[in-house]
Order: sequence, then structure tokens, then C-alpha cells
Amino acid sequence: MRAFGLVSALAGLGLMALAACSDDAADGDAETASPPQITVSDARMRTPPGGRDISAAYFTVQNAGGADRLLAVSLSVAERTELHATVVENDRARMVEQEDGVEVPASGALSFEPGGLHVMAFGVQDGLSDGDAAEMTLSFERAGEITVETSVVDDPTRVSNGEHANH
Ligand SMILES: [Cu+2]
Repeated sequence: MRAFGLVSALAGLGLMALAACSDDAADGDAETASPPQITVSDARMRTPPGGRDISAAYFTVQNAGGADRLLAVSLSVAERTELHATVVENDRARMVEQEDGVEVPASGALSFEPGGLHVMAFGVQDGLSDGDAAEMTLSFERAGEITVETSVVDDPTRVSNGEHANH
């Protein structure tokens, strides 16, 4: 009986340890178990500044589901893009490429906006002007590719309100 008691005590400890582990994992699991539900809005890119072929693009991701990761964003009017964060150090802003993508929180939002996260676009097509449109494709680790129309604007700090953009 003693031995049995010891075994079950150990088993009990083992179970508790397991329970503790799976508790930790459960938080992550709950986030990854439910599929992400992603909508992309306010996609816009800056009109390339005078004669240059570099620009930046912005958007908002709303996620009503589990966590995901934004891996890349491509633009139909750019040869190449990178995901950048703007980091301020000693009053100097510099851009840091987010090589592993950017986390999209479960039941949360992710904003790419001027002064923060942005899509850096290289080899941007000539002749774009305010009011033009292009395609933006966002690649998510779990949700896959989502393509939206992006407007080309001189001032990307102005965020339109979806369908009311033209009012
Ligand atoms: Cu940049």
C-alpha cells in the first residue's frame, strides 16, 4: 500500500507538472487553435516623392480570430518590398527590417502607419499619382494570401473611413 501510495503521489505530481505545462501551452494553443479571421482596411501607398522609385505603404489588419503572422506584403506596382519598423534611438529615427514578419495578435489589430511599421517599396513604377490604385497582397502564415486594392495618395497620414472615402 505504501508503494502504491508513493506511486500515485508521484503520478499525481507528474500529472500536475503536465497540467502546468499544458496550461502554458493552452494559452498558445487557444490562440493558434482557432483560425485567424483577418480583414484588411485602409490600404494606401504614398505617391513616390519626386522622381524616385521608392515609396512606403500602409494598412490596418483586424483579426477576430487566433494569432497569425504577417510574413510579407507585395505591391503590383513595386518590384520588391520589405517590412520595416521605424525605431527611434537617440532622437534619430531609423528603419529596421522585420525579417521574420510581424505578429498579428489574436482578437486584435495591427497597424502599419507613417512613423511606425511600413511596407518599404523599391522599384516603384513610374508615373503614379494621387488617386491611382494598385493591388496589395498580404501573405499570412496561417490565413494565406489576401489581396486588397490600395489607393495611391500624396498624404498617407490621412486615413479614410472605408466606403465613405469619397464623401
Ligand atoms: Cu522603410
